[in-house]
Amino acid sequence: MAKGEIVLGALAPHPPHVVYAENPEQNEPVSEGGWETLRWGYHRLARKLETIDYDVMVVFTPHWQTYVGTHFLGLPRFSSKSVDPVFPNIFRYTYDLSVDVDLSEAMCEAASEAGLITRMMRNPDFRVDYGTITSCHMLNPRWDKPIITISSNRNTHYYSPEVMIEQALALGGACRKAIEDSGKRVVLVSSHSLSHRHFVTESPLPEDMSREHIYNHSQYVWDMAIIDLFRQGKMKEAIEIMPEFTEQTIAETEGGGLVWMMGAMGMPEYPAEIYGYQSVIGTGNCIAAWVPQPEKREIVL
Ligand code: 2X7
Ligand code: FE2
Repeated sequence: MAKGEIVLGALAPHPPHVVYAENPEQNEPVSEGGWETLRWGYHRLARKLETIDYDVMVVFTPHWQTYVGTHFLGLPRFSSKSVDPVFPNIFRYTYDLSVDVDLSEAMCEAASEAGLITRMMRNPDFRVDYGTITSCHMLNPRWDKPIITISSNRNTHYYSPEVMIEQALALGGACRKAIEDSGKRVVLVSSHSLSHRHFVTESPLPEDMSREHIYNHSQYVWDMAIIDLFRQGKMKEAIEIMPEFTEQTIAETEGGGLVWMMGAMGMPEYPAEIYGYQSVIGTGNCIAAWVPQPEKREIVL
């Protein structure tokens, strides 16, 4: 059997607003559009993914929060309605998704062997979080590939950002080993925004783009500093400043997604592809991709 590999890693922010703005049939609320810079960037990355041969998408989400260890989806199918707890007015999405349970179990076992506390989620009534659904919908609206979701163990809050980094790197290394042993071709998805201070009141029309802007200038400057490191292929440096970045901008990197993905991808030293940056209710959202195969790598923006 050929060795499995990670064919692409995506930073894929999940404001439910982008799904709302797309008006897919799965989502009940209807919009007049909005957040085009992000959505068009997602469309371009989704088109690229159609040209890449892969078996499964593995998603790390900060909206499945687990306080005892890391959990993995563990049934072949999950279907339900996902309602965003903060934005039920814009996200009521009916999903029916399939899971690669073999690879999920292999990653869970490898993480356990690496010393992490792990568990498979076998509850058929478990509701998959809106982070997973938003990122997967935008990257593959056809939902024609199985996924795996990995929970975010709350290490940053329970211990410290440094402990989170250590554990997320160990989890990434374990996932990579399981992927290689599986012989599968895998897309990794780190589902989150960057800076995360946001407005506390919503405009009467959520998609009124005349109201949309980054929360404050320092948040914008921090986001640009991190994205500049992505562009330069300096991911070791990006991870090193992650604790300060996270603290200064209350960033969603606190969940560990980007660190996990970089750990699995061996801390890339090549430039990321940038597909877009836009604010959603004041948060900073960047779509980026790391492509290990040089011949598949492009300069996008
Ligand atoms: O979960 C989110 C987010 N990360 C960013 C913006 C708006 C809503 O939800
Ligand atoms: Fe979020």
